[in-house]
Amino acid sequence: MENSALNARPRQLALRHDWTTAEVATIFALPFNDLLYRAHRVHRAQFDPNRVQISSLKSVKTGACPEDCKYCPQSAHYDTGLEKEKLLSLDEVLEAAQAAQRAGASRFCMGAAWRGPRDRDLDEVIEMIHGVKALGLETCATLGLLTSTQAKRLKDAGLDYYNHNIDTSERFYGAIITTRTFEDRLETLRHVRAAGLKVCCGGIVGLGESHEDRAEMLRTLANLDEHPESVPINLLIPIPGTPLEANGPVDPLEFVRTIALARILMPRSVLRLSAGREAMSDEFQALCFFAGANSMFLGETLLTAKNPEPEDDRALFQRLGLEPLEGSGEPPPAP
Ligand code: SAM
Ligand code: DTB
Ligand code: SF4
Repeated sequence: MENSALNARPRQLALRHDWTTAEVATIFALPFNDLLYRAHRVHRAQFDPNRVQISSLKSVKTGACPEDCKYCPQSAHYDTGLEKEKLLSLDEVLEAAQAAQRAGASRFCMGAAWRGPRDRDLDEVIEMIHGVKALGLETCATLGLLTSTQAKRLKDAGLDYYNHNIDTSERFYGAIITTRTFEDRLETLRHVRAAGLKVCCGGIVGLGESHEDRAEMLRTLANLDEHPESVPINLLIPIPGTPLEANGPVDPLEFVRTIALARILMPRSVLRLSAGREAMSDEFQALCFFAGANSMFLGETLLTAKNPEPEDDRALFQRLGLEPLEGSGEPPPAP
């Protein structure tokens, strides 16, 4: 039943970039119902709550990564049994993009297990971007650290989004990754923004971080000069062979709270319920969508790990009355 009062979009909310640790902690500590009510109101003020943006991932270069991210199946530092692959051919990538489009994705994200691309790698990725764009899909790439020149080349190639996660709080970062710093990550994000690309930046819950680390990660994102247009929140998929293989499950209600906090701090960003849905029940995901998540990855594989079967996602959409969103999912610019 259509309820116009419920679906009307109230006034635009002012965006803030000066959140203090104490303010964020107060919101995060609200009773569950109060936190979810507040987040859902913010969500409804900016978005159609029944529409979910759909992206699809393709690993265009798999494994043998020189970085030591403790969660990652693709790091060369750990034996995860993953088959490494060289950079895929243009045809292989375009075939995957067409399949993603047929399945209902509006954005195609190409991931490479590099510390950062060499210039000749970028030439090939740029051909992929041209080809995927020509299909009428939005494009996203996640290739590791970039120089400002590389970011500009990607922008000139027509790339829409660059994904580069901060993953966790600045304080906890060194416990998870030692081959680069939090500041290296922020520097690439500045290059991406300065080049005029849209920013996709989020993190992971379940690395062994504290409640406060989760709040700090989101505070860092919200206090960037501009909020990322897209914020992926991943639930750790514990990968055998990585140092985090035995990490215990995250309390689902704590994960939902993290989504709600992200929605409140970044009201106009599209929030993606990213890795880890395979381990979530429909009820868990439903709460995430209520708390403000409005994007997800469709397709049986993420980069290398399992994602829910597309039929199961279609059934989930039916159960929840959700529909795929055409386009980027971003609300129109504030007046
Ligand atoms: N190498 C590039 C980089 O690090 O930016 C791009 C690919 S990397 C796999 C993209 C993101 O995937 C990471 O930043 C992390 O947030 C997420 N990720 C990787 N392994 C994961 C896991 N086991 N569980 C959840 N998220 C994971
Ligand atoms: C993001 O935040 N999550 C995606 C995407 N951005 C690149 C990747 C998830 C990877 C999960 C582990 C794997 O598939 O290898
Ligand atoms: Fe390499 Fe990215 Fe995996 Fe880190 S997260 S090991 S940089 S592929």
